[in-house]
Amino acid sequence: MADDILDTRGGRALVSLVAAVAGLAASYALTGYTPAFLASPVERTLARTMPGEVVSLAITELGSVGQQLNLLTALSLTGAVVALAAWAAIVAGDAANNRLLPGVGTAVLTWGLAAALTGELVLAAGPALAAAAVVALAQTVDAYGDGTPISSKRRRVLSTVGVALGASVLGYSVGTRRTPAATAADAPSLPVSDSAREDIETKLALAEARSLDVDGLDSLVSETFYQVDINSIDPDLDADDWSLSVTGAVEEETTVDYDELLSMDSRNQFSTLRCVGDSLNGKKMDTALWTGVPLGRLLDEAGVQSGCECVMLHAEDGYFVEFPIEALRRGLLVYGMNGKLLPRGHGYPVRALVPGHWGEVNTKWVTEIEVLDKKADGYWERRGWEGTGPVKPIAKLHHSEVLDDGRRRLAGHAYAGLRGVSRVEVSTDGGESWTDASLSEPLPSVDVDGNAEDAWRQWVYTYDPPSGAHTAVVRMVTEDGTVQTDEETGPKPTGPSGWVSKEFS
Ligand SMILES: Nc1nc2c(c(=O)[nH]1)N[C@H]1C(S)=C(S)[C@@H](COP(=O)(O)O)O[C@H]1N2
Ligand SMILES: [Mo]
Repeated sequence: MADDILDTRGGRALVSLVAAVAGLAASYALTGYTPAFLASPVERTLARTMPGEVVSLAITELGSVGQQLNLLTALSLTGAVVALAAWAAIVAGDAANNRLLPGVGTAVLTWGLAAALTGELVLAAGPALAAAAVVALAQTVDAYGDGTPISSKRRRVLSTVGVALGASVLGYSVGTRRTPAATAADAPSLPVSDSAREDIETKLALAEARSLDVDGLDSLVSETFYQVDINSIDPDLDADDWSLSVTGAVEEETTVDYDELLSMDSRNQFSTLRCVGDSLNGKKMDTALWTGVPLGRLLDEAGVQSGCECVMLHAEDGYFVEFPIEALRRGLLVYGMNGKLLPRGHGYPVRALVPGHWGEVNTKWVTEIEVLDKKADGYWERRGWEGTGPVKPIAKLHHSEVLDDGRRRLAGHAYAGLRGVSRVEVSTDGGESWTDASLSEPLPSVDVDGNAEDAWRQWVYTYDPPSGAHTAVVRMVTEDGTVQTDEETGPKPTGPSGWVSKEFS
């Protein structure tokens, strides 16, 4: 039977590969992008063991493409191992002249692999059965294909590939529907008291009213919120299974669960997050209205006795970050974002919010606050970053247009953490002379009167452009009157600095 698929090396390799694709597709169909997905543990291990230089490069140069490459590598590696399992089962069946061995062997090996990787004994049956079905199907086709003309071999190869494609498409579409909401737009609304709901509505309405009317400029509450994760598949935690412990150098270790947290006094506050690894004029800076419980009281209850006045936060995804306890005292344990439940991609069920510091410390899926006696390195420090201090003041330039009357309009956002934004200045002669831009009214503070502690402001500046080329430069001034530094540095290790400028011809 020289034209049997399973009798040739190429045919066996092809069937093994298709079995692997079907296995991955079935796993994805059952789990979506959750840690129970077959390729997920491999992807996590890659993210954890990747050398610091590669991670930094991926973040600064590739952005989210870096993570997709990581995911693709994980898919290929996992697929290769499943294919190897199927191939071994086929060869063993051939050697033992046993017709059951290829299918059963593939099922058992794939199940063992999936169960070992994900720890999901039942869900592991999905990829096992799908991979085994492909092998059994190839066998059946071979068995009934005796004596058919040689050209049918091509047809069998084609139909085998067809099976793989079909399985992928089906698996992908089913799995994608299973993937839990990652963004705010599709998150369920927040179960809070009527008065808390009213406070949220009032603040969101004020944010809308105070947003500048510039088409194409992100409003004061970001319409889409950037996301940075060390893994490309986020944890998929149940609120019922979540709890947070305060451990380490404390008088008494304490634990709080989700229901307890939701029953505590909460507050709604505007805060901007900005990623230390982003480029100077990058887009990884956004603002939301966060709902959560102040952390100071929880820390007092535990009675902290830290030798270094510092803490390490730990998260479900293996992330950890160290910073001064002082910063955490001002922080919140957040479970709501813009009046909705905190979306999975932003840390559902609970994340830390630490006003004024770089995005890095705002730990998502947070599970433990470890009070330290001695300073230690966090995930990013181990990779050469120092992203745990106060954010650097920045005025970004994200919008420019020529109006009907020929004038040019520039706009953007300015943010300086707890140091506050008092002014934004624009120069259209390359830094010779400076004029104040108009600013949006500040977002409201926690009690609505006064200004938000830690939120950006929008700026807009309209001018008569000189004829010919010119360069616009923008800089901000903090509330204490300090002008943003013009000293230029890249993102690594402490975040980018310098003035944003743009050339117009
Ligand atoms: N558990 C966990 N928390 C995390 C991260 C992470 O990968 N895992 N990324 C950090 C980084 S680098 C930034 S900039 C912010 C981004 O928060 P966002 O994704 O909600 O915008 O989350 C921080 N918290
Ligand atoms: Mo970040």
